Amino acid sequence: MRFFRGMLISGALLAELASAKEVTTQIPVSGMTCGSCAVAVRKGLTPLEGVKKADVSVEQNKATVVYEDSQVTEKQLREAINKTGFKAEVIQ
Ligand SMILES: [Cu+2]
Repeated sequence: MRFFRGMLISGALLAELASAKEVTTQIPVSGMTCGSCAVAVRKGLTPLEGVKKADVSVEQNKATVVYEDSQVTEKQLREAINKTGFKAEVIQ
């Protein structure tokens, strides 16, 4: 019985691990004009729970974000960017 219960628990854990995945997204950001704009956007993203990595490019007007999709949503990423004073565009 104990063995059986252990099997059930590890099965649930595995299912949880499988559903939590790391996602990379590119969010178009408008309004950035220089390197410090990009730094400001990056600083707005990195404190979010679940954000693993954020790279922001002024030249390409976009933020590339690696995040755990079980902890944070793309909408929350856009909201964090908007809070920095720049405009995150919805991904087409
Ligand atoms: Cu700037």
